[in-house]
Amino acid sequence: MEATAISTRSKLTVQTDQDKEYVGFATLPNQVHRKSVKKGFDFTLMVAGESGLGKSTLVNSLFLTDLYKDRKLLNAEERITQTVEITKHTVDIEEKGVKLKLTIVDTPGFGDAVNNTECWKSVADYIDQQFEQYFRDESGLNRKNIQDNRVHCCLYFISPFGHGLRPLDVEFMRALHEKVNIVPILAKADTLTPIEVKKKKFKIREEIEQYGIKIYQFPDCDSDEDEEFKQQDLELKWRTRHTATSSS
Ligand SMILES: Nc1nc2c(ncn2[C@@H]2O[C@H](COP(=O)(O)OP(=O)(O)OP(=O)(O)O)[C@@H](O)[C@H]2O)c(=O)[nH]1
Ligand SMILES: [Mg+2]
Repeated sequence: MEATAISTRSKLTVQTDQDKEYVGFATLPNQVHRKSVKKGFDFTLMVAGESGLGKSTLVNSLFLTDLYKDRKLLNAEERITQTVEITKHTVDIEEKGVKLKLTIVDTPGFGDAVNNTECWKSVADYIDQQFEQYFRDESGLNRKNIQDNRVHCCLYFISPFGHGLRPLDVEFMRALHEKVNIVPILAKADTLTPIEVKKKKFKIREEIEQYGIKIYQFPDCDSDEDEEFKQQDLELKWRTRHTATSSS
């Protein structure tokens, strides 16, 4: 009994000593964390590429329930509608108390017109406008409540029916690669055999390098990370290997 009492008292003494040395900056990460979680995060995803590759379909199937709450069910013919202008949908999602304002920007596909020169212009202008808006908001008075509408990522759809990239793809991606993180997607991969998918991805990868297109690269993990994390990072990079596939 006595021994227990003594040990409890000595523990208490140690704690008070520590408290004396405690300034409070150890809680800084918690404060930053709490603030960010309270404010929530903004993420804007854009889809672009040739017409009819399934951009709108992918977006719809990924976020259908939340994005189009009030939609009426249409028959098959009515449902297939071509995107004719840049459209923006926003949805608030919450996961374990962390709020995310997800914005999806659907762009009209190109390649249908007789003259396709500078078909990327409206998309590039849209991205620039968002940068300008953010810059204006940052220079304004109410900087606390800025909504970040800048496009963070662009899924770029590549036709599964061509041999690698088409000249318009190269032009389009080169017009955007300095402005936004591009993730190339081999569209409608379900129409190809696994071997064809492999070959096409290889060809696309080669051409992306050949034309000097900068696509999104996973950041390298820190050298002091543990081995398991490094292995996971490597595996993830290997799996995506520059080109993802879509089959909605
Ligand atoms: N086989 C196959 N067909 C698809 C896939 N995704 C979409 N489709 C079909 O492709 C057609 C065009 O799809 P959309 O989603 O309208 O294509 P889009 O890229 O938005 O076209 P634009 O708005 O003109 O740019 C529709 O008939 C879809 O049903 C897919 O992954 N595989
Ligand atoms: Mg569309």
